Amino acid sequence: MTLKEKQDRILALFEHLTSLTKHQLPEEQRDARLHDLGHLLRGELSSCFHKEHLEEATHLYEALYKAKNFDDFIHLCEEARQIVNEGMFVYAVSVAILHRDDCKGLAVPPIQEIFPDRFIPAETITQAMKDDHHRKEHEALVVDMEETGNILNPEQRLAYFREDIEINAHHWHWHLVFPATWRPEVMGKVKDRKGELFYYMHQQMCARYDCDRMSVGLQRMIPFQNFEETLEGYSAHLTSLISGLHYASRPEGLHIRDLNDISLQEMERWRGRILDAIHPGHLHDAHGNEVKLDEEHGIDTLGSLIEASHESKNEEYYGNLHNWGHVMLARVHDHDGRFHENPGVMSDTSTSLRDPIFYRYHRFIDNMFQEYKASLHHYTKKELTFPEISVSHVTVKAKVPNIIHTYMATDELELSHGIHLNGPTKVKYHHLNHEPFTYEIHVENKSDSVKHGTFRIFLAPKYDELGNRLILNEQRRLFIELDKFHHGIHKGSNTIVRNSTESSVTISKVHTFNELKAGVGVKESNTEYCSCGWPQHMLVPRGNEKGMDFQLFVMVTDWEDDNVNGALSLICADAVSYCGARDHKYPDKRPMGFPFDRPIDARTPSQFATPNMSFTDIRIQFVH
Ligand code: CUO
Repeated sequence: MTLKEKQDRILALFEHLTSLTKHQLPEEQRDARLHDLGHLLRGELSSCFHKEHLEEATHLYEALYKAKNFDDFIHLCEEARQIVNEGMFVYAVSVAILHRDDCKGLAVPPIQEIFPDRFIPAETITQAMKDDHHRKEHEALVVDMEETGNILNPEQRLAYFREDIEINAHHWHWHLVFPATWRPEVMGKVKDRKGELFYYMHQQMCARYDCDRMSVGLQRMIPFQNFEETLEGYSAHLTSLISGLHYASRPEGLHIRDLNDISLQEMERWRGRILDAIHPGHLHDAHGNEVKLDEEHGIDTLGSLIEASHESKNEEYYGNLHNWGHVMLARVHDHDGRFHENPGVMSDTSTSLRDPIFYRYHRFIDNMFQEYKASLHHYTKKELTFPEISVSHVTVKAKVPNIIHTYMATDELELSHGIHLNGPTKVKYHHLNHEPFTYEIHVENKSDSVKHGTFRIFLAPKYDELGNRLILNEQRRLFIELDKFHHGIHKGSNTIVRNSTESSVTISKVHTFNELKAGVGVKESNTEYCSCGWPQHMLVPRGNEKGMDFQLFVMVTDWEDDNVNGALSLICADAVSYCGARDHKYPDKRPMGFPFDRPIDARTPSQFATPNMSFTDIRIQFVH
């Protein structure tokens, strides 16, 4: 079978899932490997955070992963399509495709086209369906995306961020690449530093959100503090087509209540126990042994413990704090299920970024990681220095040097692969974008030989909400990674030029359903891992109309010390900083987020900086 034929078989699995009926293939007609499936019924919203849902999904993706060959795999998928819940089906089949060796080079179609109802407001989808009834033959429809709120709600100013289709798709894909239930003993592959990446990727999403909050004149988020607090309201304006019910709204003033599966008390107890492990620097595993939270693995161990993932050293005792938090927050409006309501957007990885509580909750989680980081020694000058290498200056080259312009751009999303419609139907929507730019980095090498540098580029606002200069230790929580790359440094002066589109946090291309059908992207090798990555159009914060002050941080460290895989060309390591590299170790030995992952004593950049670093003032200006 050619790659193109394989891709077509896969695309067919994902088309029109919103129209499946409740009828399930009877148990006696199923392949024996799919017997214990179908517990979560069609039409329910599946959750990658809910324990039971995840267990069933894991059962399926493991069965699919173990299928003998590609034909057997497709046969199982086709049967599973007639049995399992729609969302769970997409999750499990996608995880299998992303990891099976015979699926290398094949793409999972974009989640926003499989389930457009998770991304596009209900009003807009209803409009498209109405227009479809009146469609003239061969007419292609285009509908405009509705706004989901108005300025009475100040948080609406961030709608462009929270509702960005591709950041939500990124989050969905991240959790496909790093399933909480991943069992290396079954799947045969270890996910290197998975717990640490859980901490880092989510820390970065929160930092990015705060940069954008400050861009639109809002203050940084107030972290979620405790399980008793009163919550802000939120309305998603999404209706799930598989159920016909909307994703629940959360009227203002509610607070979390016990669920049938989990109580608030348990959450409090787990949190207390995790903090009790962080403070003395060790936890107790399931056999009662002490596990040290050491400098090298501590953050990874803690990430798995808090998420919690299969790698948790002791889930019995430390629980499943983060995942259940998502479920609880998604069910505040119907905690015991008496109204048989849908959960809210927090229950799913492809929708949760839409809700302001997502960031506040993840900052609360991040604060626990920060407690641990604060227990480590602060970086010494020696750890930060790269002897004989200095960065003399850095310029951001764009139309105007050191000013990056941002603006709103228009794009379209095709609905007809996810929803049964009589012809092509596009939703026209807006998203933030920025002009392309390059970094021009001037580096001196005073040694007699070629050196290899890891270039680390970060960005953060320079001033706080009141216009006061941020002290570095506060600013460090806002530093977002823009790029990280390896480059040789010759003896003497070097000018290194790097394009914004090459970023190690962003995904270079997402192929649409139609492109994949036409065979575009199929021949490129190993496109599959590339489904994970921050969208390029969201690389930098919005900035403001006046031009908002940011500091661009560039640091060069010794690649000979940092690198893990040697000069191997990694497969689909497109967004390696946030998504890792398929089948390889995380390619950078340093802690993720280095050097901003630990508290900083120095108050200002000049007190902190060693010669191999530079802080450059730049501005980001939003143009209408
Ligand atoms: Cu990705 Cu909480 O883990 O959203």
